[in-house]
Amino acid sequence: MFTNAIVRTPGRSIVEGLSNSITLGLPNYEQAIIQHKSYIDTLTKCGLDVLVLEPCEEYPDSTFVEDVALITPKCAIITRPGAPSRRGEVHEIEFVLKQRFSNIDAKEAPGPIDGGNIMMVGDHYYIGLSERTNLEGAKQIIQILKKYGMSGSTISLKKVLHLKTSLSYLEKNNLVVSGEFINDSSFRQYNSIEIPEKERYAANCICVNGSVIIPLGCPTIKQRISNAGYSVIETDVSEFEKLDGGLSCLSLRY
Ligand code: CIR
Repeated sequence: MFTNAIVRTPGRSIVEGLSNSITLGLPNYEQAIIQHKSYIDTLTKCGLDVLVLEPCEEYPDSTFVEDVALITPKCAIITRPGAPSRRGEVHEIEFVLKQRFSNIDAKEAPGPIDGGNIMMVGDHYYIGLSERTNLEGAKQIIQILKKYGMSGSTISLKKVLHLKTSLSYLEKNNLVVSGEFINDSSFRQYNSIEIPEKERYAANCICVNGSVIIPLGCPTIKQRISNAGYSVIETDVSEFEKLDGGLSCLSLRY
């Protein structure tokens, strides 16, 4: 069960955020604020107490709080984002986490790692190696996890920005899988819920206390997740998609 979430309100500078998308255009600030509020409402409805941090204009991508920390049931770890423009975001989140957690570790330089590349499955953490996360970064996180009796393993990404762009663990051994991970033997022990290519954005979804939150407008996956026994809640995060961000990226849940 999760009881809390931390989110950061987007700043006006969100229009300068990093993006690989050439077709979706720039996010609209006013619309992003509306969608962010509705995202907070959804988390609240799922039973979470949501801490809403002030916008941080200096860092256009700082609303994607998932990338700067990993919160586990035993400790919080400050990461080291792979994008140089995002490195300073860690100081902003460290300040907040220090007030809430007694076990805080921090990833030391060098070796980047983005939280979006870390997927929790019980006490085990899968870490995607990509442009934003290298082996050295992953090894350091695994060392910290081991200190607390947890484990980690790495998996190389071919195309996607982050591991959780294409995979989401929904508890009860159910794994949402898309693109390069469909039929990947590393995940054969899980029940796969496959995402069709045209709904691939929904591969980044979050399971919160038995409900699964998915992006608006993905009917096939809505049906498949519902068939797996979950109550499904849709929320529109299209402004964040324009910056390659999904549902998980917008919060730290614990
Ligand atoms: C970035 O490129 O860093 C942001 N524009 C998007 C980050 C999305 N985060 C995530 O998938 N965990």
